[in-house]
Amino acid sequence: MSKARFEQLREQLDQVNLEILEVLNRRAELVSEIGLLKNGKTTERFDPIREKEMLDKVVAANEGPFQNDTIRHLFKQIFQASLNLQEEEKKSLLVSRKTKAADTVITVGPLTIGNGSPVIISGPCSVETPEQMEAVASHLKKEGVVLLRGGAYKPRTSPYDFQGLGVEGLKLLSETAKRHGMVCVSEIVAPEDVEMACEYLDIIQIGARNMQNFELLKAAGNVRKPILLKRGLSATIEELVYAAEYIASRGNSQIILCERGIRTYEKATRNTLDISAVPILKQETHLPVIVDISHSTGRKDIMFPIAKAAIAVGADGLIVEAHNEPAVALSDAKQQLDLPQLSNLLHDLRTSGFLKDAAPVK
Ligand code: PRE
Repeated sequence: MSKARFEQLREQLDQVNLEILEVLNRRAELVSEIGLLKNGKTTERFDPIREKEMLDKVVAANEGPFQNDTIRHLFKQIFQASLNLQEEEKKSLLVSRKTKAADTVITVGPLTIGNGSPVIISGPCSVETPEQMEAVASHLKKEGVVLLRGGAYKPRTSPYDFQGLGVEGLKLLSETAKRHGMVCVSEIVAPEDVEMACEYLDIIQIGARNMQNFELLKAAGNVRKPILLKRGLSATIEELVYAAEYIASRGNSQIILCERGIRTYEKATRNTLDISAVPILKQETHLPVIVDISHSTGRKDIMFPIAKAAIAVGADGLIVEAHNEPAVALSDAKQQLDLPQLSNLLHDLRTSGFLKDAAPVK
């Protein structure tokens, strides 16, 4: 073979390489778009059936000189590179640590959430009466707790159970909090109520049952109030992150994530607290992460060790339900602490060094 022919062949190969490159990147663009459609869905990225179909078609069209096995191998490499690309692009979510390395710190009235010092959110499961709210709030305030919770819209399993006081409940919660120099959080269940709720609430909660109510998430993304987003009953960590992304993608990055237990076969607790979700969420996102120790366990006797565990793995706060008369509470009577029990829990957490803020008022 002459030297001139050799050079000519290499020049042609250079040209073919560029053509392959162009085709590969055209393929990669399609793969990226498919990846975006798969985001937030439970669909696995890796799709072996689709890969086999594509390999069969390509091998059927192969006229050589490459052997079919070689073609299979080359295309498997392309599929793997495509999966890697989809995975890379997934990580550039707005809520991801890759996008923003610094922790998101949320300031609500006198409270800072996500600055390394865990906060306590407490109050009854449901807002019931002015007397109940006054009794709970005045006790919490004395204990140095400034974030008051109370449900006004209650998504209950049974339609015959107490459904909450609605907007009257929000007003009562808000007035009580203001009277005591506290801030308040409550759950909103309908997208059309989010704007109205901003008038009464300092933080809007999206509950576990609504974690994938995408219209509600969008409405929460459109307002400029912090959102407390609870993990769904059977939601994966990834699905929670995408739910948060729905809010962030609308311009509201003030999001607090909440691990509240997931559904498993275990019956000893109401839900199974997925403690590993806390460090994983802190690692993968820049958002504050709190733990609802009442809903995750559904029992009062293990509050202290569970609270310690949550703080030990990096939780930025705890939700603990408290009621002045839990025995007659209109919802979740079994899991709400009475006020002396709440004081004991806070005292134990403080004296063991787990809680630095929220010192009791002397
Ligand atoms: C693609 C990527 C990974 C899957 O395992 C299968 C196919 C590909 O590269 O063709 C694209 C894709 O994500 C898909 O078709 O679902």
